[in-house]
Amino acid sequence: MGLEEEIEAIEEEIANTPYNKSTEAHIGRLKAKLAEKKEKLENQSSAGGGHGYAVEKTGDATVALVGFPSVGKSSLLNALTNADSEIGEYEFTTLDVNPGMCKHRGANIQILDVPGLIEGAASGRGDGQQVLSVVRNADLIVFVLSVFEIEQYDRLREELYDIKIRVDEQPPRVTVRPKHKDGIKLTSSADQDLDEETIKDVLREHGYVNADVNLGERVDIDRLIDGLMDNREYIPSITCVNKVDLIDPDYKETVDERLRERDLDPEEVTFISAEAERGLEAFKDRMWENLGLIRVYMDKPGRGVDWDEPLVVEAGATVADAVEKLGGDFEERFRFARVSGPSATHDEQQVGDGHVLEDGDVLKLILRR
Ligand SMILES: Nc1nc2c(ncn2[C@@H]2O[C@H](COP(=O)(O)OP(=O)(O)OP(=O)(O)O)[C@@H](O)[C@H]2O)c(=O)[nH]1
Ligand SMILES: [Mg+2]
Repeated sequence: MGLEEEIEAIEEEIANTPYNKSTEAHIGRLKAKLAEKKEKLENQSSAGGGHGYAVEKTGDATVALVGFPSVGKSSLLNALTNADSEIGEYEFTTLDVNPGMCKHRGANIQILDVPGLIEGAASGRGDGQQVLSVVRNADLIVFVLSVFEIEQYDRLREELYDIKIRVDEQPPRVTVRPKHKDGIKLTSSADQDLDEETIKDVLREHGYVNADVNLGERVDIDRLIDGLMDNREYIPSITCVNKVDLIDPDYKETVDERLRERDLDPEEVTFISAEAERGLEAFKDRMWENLGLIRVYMDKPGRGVDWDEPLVVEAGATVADAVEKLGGDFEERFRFARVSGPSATHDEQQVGDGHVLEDGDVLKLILRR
């Protein structure tokens, strides 16, 4: 039996096995086995290389627009950026990934227009999987839905799940330290629904014979497996609903209902019209907020504070991170810094490189000559 048939056989067996306490361990082993086989198949098929859709990351952050054909991704990209992405009345207008740069609140946000997802893209049909794989490098996913097709959201989530992208999830708190003897020792700081034997079976299926394993949260089988694999990407998302210029105001309630059915809070969804250029400022603000970026204004010797081009770093960044992002020889010459603004107790507070910065800080570096 070839690898693909083996995978199909395991999938079928999982689908045909009712899930209950007595079958749980069996299903756990099957799922673990399945994850391993899929991994193997992927390594085989990517051996020839050919990742034609690698897009170089530039700017302060990268955002991927994900949606079905013709929902208006290219229109949105063009409205937001300097890119010139082809727009069409037919499906699949865009076949390559188009990047553009959007400048907002001082940040350069790279936006990728990812071609229309097709059913089964993740299982390798067409070039779908390769195209989709650029999403793995994004810092934020934007689901683009047409106002009349909210239900497409479900498929988009599934397709991304299949290529090992976990949307709006934190990485599982599972740590494994392999050892040389004594079997598998399990500790857990949360109550577990899974039996200890099931957990150990999954671990053995992944090749662990001796290991200290700690579970820092209650896991189900899928999250346990995710926690054991190092190729899952955990990416936050926002959703925007496009083509709102086409609906009557009464229809909005129907759209909201469809969103709520999918656990999407209409208040957190951005309603836009890429064509009529409506809602775009609110959309950019949402992107910014969900990227978790902060602006730091550099006070440069002899030139004063540069209020036009802030240094953009991740929330939680320290002075050391800012210095690293600046590049050059600042790292070697750093002595201390003076910070004014939200993170400072007073103006020009003297701080070391471990000081945590906040949005709107003014930073002055004191350097060795
Ligand atoms: N009425 C209206 N039409 C829109 C809007 N945005 C896009 N369109 C139209 O929808 C069609 C598809 O738009 P595209 O931007 O090419 O869609 P796409 O998602 O990039 O499609 P693919 O590249 O095929 O995946 C075009 O005819 C657009 O003019 C909008 O806000 N309102
Ligand atoms: Mg397009």
